[in-house]
Amino acid sequence: METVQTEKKKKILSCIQPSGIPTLGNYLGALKNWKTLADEFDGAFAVADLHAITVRQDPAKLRQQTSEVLALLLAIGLDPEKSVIFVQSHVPAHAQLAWVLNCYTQFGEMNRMTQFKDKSTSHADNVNVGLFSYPVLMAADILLYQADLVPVGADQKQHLEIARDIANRFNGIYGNTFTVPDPYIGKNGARVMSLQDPSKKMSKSDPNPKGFVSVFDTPEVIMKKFKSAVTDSEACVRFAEGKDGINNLMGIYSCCTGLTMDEIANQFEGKGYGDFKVEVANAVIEELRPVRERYNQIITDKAYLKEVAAKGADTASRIAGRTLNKTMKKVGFLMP
Ligand code: AQP
Repeated sequence: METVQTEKKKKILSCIQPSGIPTLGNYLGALKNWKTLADEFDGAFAVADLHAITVRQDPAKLRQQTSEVLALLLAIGLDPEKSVIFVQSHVPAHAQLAWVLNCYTQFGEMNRMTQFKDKSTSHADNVNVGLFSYPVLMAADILLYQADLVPVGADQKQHLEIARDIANRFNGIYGNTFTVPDPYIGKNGARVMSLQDPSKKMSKSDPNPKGFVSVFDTPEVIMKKFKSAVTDSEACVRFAEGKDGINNLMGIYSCCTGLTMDEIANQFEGKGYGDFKVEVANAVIEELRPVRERYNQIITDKAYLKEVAAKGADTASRIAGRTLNKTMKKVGFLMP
C-alpha cells in the first residue's frame, strides 16, 4: 500500500498596527508578501491594536482604523478560511501572557531597545511603560502561536531577538514550553523612506501627509505626492550615496516593476526628475489599484467584517489559550 507523507507546514505570524492608514511602506515592506506567505505557511495575521495604544490614539479613529486594516488584510488576498485573521485585543491571552513574560524579562534588556529610544524622543510627552515593554507584548504575540517564523524588517530584528531570549530563558527554567522563533527574511526587504525626509522611514503616523502615500490615496493624490517628493540638484537618475531621495524613488519603482537599479538608471538616462517622478507615481498607482478596488468593496460589508473578526477571534483564542494554559501551569498558578 502506498503511504502519503504530508509535511507539516511551518507556522508564521505577522502583525500590523492600526495606528493610522497603512502606507506604501507597510505595503511594499510587508503586506505585499503576506499573501505568498499565507500560501506557503500556516499563517496567523493580526491587527495589533494593543500595540497601537503605546502612542495616544483617538478612540473613534482607532476603532475605525482597526476595521479598515482588517478589511485591508482581506483586500490583499488573505483568506479567512486558510489563515487565522484576527484583532489582537479580541484575544485576551496576549495581554495575559505579556504580564507573565514581563516577569521573565530584565529591565536592562529592554533599556537597550533602539525603537524605545527613538519613540520616546518623538513622543516625549508620553513616555509610558507600555512603550517600554512593547517588545514583551510582541514576544507574547509570537510565542502564543508557537510561531516558527516571523517576517522582520531591520527595525524589528532587535525585538525578535528579545522574543527568542525570553523563550529560551523560560524553556530553560520550566522545560520546553515555547517554540523559539526564527526571523523570516523576505525576498524583497524593501524599506520605503519618507517622500519629504528620505532619511526617515515612511510612517503612517507621520504628521506631514506629504511624507507618505497611503494605500487608499486616489491616483490624483498619489501623483501630487510624488511630484512634490524631495530629490537633489544633480538631475541624474542613478543610485548613489548621498542621493537618498532618488534612491528611495528608485527602490519604490524597482519594487513595483521588478526592474534593477541599473535598468532603471538606463531607462531614465538623459531624462529629468520630473519625468521620473511621474513614472514612479504611475507604477505605484497601478500597484495599489487592485488593492484599493477590493478594499472599497469589503469595507462597506460590515456584517462580513464582523463575521471574519469573530471567526478569527475564536480560532486564535483556541490556539493561544492552549499555550497560555501550559505556561500558567508551569509557573505554578492554581488553575480554576
Ligand atoms: N517604511 C517602511 N518600509 C518598509 N516596511 C515598513 N513597515 C512599516 N513601515 C515601513 C513594515 O510594516 C509592517 C507593519 O508595521 P506596523 O504597523 O506594525 O509598525 P511600524 O513599523 O511602526 O509602522 P509605521 O507605519 O511606522 O507605524 P507607526 O507610524 O504607527 O509607528 C512591519 O513589518 C514593518 O516592518
